Amino acid sequence: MTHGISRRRLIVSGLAAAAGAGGLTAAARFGGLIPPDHQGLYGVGETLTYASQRLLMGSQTLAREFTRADITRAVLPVNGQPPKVDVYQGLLAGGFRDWRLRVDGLVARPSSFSVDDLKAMPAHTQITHQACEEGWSFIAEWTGVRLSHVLDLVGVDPRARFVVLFPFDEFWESIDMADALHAQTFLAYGMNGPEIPTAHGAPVRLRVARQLGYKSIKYLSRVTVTDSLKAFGKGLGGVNAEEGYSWWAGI
Ligand SMILES: Nc1nc2c(c(=O)[nH]1)N[C@H]1C(S)=C(S)[C@@H](COP(=O)(O)O)O[C@H]1N2
Ligand SMILES: [Mo]
Repeated sequence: MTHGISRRRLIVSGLAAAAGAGGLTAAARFGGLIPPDHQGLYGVGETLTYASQRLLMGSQTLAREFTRADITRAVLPVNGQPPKVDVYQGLLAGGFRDWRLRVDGLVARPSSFSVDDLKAMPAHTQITHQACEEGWSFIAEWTGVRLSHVLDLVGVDPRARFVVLFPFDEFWESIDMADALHAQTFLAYGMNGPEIPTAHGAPVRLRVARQLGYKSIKYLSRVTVTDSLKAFGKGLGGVNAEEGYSWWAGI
């Protein structure tokens, strides 16, 4: 971690020094390098961190994957409680047979998928580390379908820049297209087994291996493709950014 932070500092200061006060202008010229929370308290830092990651590190580097022997055996920590809203409780009581994931926005064919629809798609299994900003983490094996596969099915418009994720609770978030299409970003329906335990996001959650846990949205309901985050909430890209966390939570 220390190594990662100092490396990130080095790159950020390097980019800032190279670009001088023009660092933000340089990021702006690349349109896609401005994160939605760029006007916040740490806006300049957020932009430099995100832009340097995207410029210098490449967008498709892989997070480390582990073996089954590395899977955390202790009781796993959870963040938050399953959504209390009636619609979620009803779907849970019905074994999620009536659950559908709506995929809409800037797509050619807005669609809805059941858990069985997702399970019929090419499966992706991954053993990765999930780290919460609160300091705990664990390694688990997740199974699901790549988000890129689902996005290909619905046909993403070339103007698309972000994918917004809406769960049954208030914890909405968004990721950029680089992370949405990343080989390790997927809709998981299994965790250390064929299903996801309710508290870990049943029936389907997002897994974004290269960002902190708060981007891995549980209890998914809807996925929307968009060219701008301005119209969503306060325009910062998610509840976490609205509460002062970084929109881009790369690790
Ligand atoms: N819908 C929803 N997704 C969520 C959360 C939440 O409260 N609601 N908590 C997030 C946070 S802060 C973390 S660290 C991870 C934790 O995942 P876990 O509960 O499976 O350990 O889920 C994330 N996804
Ligand atoms: Mo978290």
